[in-house]
Amino acid sequence: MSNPNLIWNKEFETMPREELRKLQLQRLKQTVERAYHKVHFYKAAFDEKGVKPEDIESLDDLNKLPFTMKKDLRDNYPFGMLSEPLENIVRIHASSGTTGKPIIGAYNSNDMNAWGEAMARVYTACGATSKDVVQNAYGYGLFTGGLGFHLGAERIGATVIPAAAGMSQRQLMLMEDLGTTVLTCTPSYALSLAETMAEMGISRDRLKVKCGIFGAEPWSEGMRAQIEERWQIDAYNIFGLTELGGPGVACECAYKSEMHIWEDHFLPEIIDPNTGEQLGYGQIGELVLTGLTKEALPIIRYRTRDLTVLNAEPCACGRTHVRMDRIKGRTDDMLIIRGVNVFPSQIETAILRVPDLEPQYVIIVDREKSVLDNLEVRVEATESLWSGGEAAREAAARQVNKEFQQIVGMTASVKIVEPKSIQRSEGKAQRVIDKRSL
Ligand code: DLL
Repeated sequence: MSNPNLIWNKEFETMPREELRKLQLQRLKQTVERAYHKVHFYKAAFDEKGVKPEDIESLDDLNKLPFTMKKDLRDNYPFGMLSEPLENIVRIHASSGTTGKPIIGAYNSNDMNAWGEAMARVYTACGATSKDVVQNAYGYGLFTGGLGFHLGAERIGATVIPAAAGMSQRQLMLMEDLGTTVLTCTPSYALSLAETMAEMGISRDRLKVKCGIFGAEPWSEGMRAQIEERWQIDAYNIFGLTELGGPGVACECAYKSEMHIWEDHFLPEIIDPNTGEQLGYGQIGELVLTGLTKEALPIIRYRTRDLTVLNAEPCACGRTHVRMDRIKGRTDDMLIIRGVNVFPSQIETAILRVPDLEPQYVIIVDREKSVLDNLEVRVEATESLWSGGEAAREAAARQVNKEFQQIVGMTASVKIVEPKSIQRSEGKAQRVIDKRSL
């Protein structure tokens, strides 16, 4: 565990909740004013709902405001959501949309400052200081991961190595030669790098790495255990999205028990994704976020499609900001198999409960003769299981199915495949192939 007393900005991160709520209200009002008067989309959406900025008198009034959807950002591509002229914009990022136009993130210099602050908090919460050497293996470019982590590392005064994703052998060489202490990348790439370490015959005691800050894709507790064991590090979860500025919306602290949302910058809600009704703490639903300090591109009640639970219990670290649980899935990555709702994360959890399997898998969904959905899960065996023969592999497949049945209440066609046969990822892993929509 890292030092739980390390806090980047004590004043704001441990602010009494009463005071925090006042600050949130004040910032919400400012954001709503800006959005309404400077972004045509918001004015039209507010007018349609018959709501005006001055109707926001308390935080409870938030639910009078309209939601913002991904489609709204797409429809206003590229600059329709900006509240300022382009000359004030100092940075543009974009999400990696698979189809159509990407989602644009735009920042003025205050936005960059706020992002740097959020990321400085992240590093500090994970125990990193100016003494650390950060190897940043998130992708650099339009993706917010690389430059967001870079910004925060510079803010805390750490030594940052902008390694970017890929070239795994070189990553390991740099890690050893430059004495990397903090690794930042997606969890799937962390696993892939652990394999490279083993393949290169680098023994762990030649490396100084002590922690990793992993996010940008769903991962389970089982995956954390695998990464921590292979690397002998503390692995922390970080959450963020382009629409809200990138990584640094929320992050775990030393206790690794859910992610603190930096609530002086982001106002979270959980809603029922079907009805839009607000749900309480402890209830699972869709995370909706409002930016409280975003200027260039104000974001009000953004429907993230990420499913999670908020926890307002005080945390032993002293931070007063609410925590969000690991993302359980996305409303749009939920697979409906023969009428049953299945999230890829549930499949991962089942797999990782079975020993002798690698945390490498793909999920293939198909529809036989256009009637029945077929769910196939391909999982890699460890070398020892693979050489143990057919019977051992079948037993492992049955075991995965037993776990899966317990979690979801249905079975899948589980195939144990050869070690190293599933493609490794350098960024966000593609684990689901849904042939029904092809
Ligand atoms: O992935 C920003 C980021 C970069 C976060 C680096 C963390 C680290 P997008 O590419 O816009 O932005 O993707 C955002 O990724 O809505 C979630 O569905 C998913 N996601 C991000 N972090 C996590 C996480 C970046 N820790 C989308 N666990 C989000 C699960 C995550 N899903």
